[in-house]
Amino acid sequence: MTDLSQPVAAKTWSLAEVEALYALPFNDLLFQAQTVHRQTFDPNAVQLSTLLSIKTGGCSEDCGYCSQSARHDTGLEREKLLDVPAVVAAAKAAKEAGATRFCMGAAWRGPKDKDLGAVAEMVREVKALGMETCVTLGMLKPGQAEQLKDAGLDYYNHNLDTAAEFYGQVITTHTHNDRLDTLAQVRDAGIHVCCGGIIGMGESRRIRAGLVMELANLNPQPESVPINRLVKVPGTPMAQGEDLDPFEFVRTVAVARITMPASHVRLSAGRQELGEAVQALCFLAGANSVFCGDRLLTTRNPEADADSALFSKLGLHGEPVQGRRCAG
Ligand code: SAM
Ligand code: DTB
Ligand code: SF4
Repeated sequence: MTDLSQPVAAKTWSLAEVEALYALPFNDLLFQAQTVHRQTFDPNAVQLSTLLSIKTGGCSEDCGYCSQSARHDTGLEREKLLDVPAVVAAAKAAKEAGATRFCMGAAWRGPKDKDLGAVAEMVREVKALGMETCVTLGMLKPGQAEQLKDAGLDYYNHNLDTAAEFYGQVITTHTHNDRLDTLAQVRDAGIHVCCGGIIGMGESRRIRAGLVMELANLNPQPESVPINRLVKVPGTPMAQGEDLDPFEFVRTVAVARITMPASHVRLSAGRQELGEAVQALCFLAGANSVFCGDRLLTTRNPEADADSALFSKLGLHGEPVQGRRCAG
């Protein structure tokens, strides 16, 4: 079994190799992914995170998929930064519902120094509940990652979202290189990296393979890899596109699992729309993390009862903190 405390030996993936995985017959791809998965993880354990939007709407950025951009008319009410007690109450409820990690998201291009102190306080208090902490605040300036680390931050979520060559068709207010720069600051501060992307934005399979290749070639690889399926939010430029074939989503999970064998691969946005059968295929393909709780940031997620029923039907269980297979 892989020792997760040791850095994973870096293999550089070429686009052709990743595309070749995508092109495998479906059963061969899933078999390979499940085989890789079992070398590192308990195949029936799923890590549970809960999200909270601590600052909703009014974002300066123009991300074409996002309900929270001030440039799209999505009808979302802009809210101020939540206060610390409200965040702690939500974290306690998430812990009681079985989540081991609490992820706090803000609709910012990046945090202002005056807001970062308040977020650091949230991190401190959530950590004191015995939960893992994660924040996603946009681009960081030098020194900010260290401040979050000092507060006890375990993970920083910052997605590459799509392959470099497609990035400019999705977002124009910041660049793919800006994202890499923040990821490097997070890594240098000793915070675990949560980095993934969105599929279903009208990109080709080659672009999807490019995204997975870039994620897999981060060195070290991200500890956590959220795979989001585009949620079509009315009023965003991406609301009108064609739906992604669900098997292509499952293939993406499998290719992520094979190329990032020691990472937690998370079924993230859009899980509600997948249905039970496609989610089951995703778990077979090596997904081993989900967001639990009936809301993501601004969109819906499966209800706790629906998740309990699915986990029970599939014999899945929540994973304890650390993600190691229990001895014996
Ligand atoms: N503002 C910060 C940032 O952009 O990094 C943090 C919050 S942002 C909402 C976090 C991630 O949510 C995005 O990078 C994207 O992957 C995902 N996301 C946002 N809207 C989505 C949608 N409609 N469908 C799927 N994923 C979405
Ligand atoms: C991630 O990759 N997905 C989460 C989390 N990181 C912050 C966010 C999903 C947001 C989906 C759209 C919404 O609810 O607004
Ligand atoms: Fe802002 Fe993040 Fe939404 Fe982009 S994805 S508009 S940066 S909240």
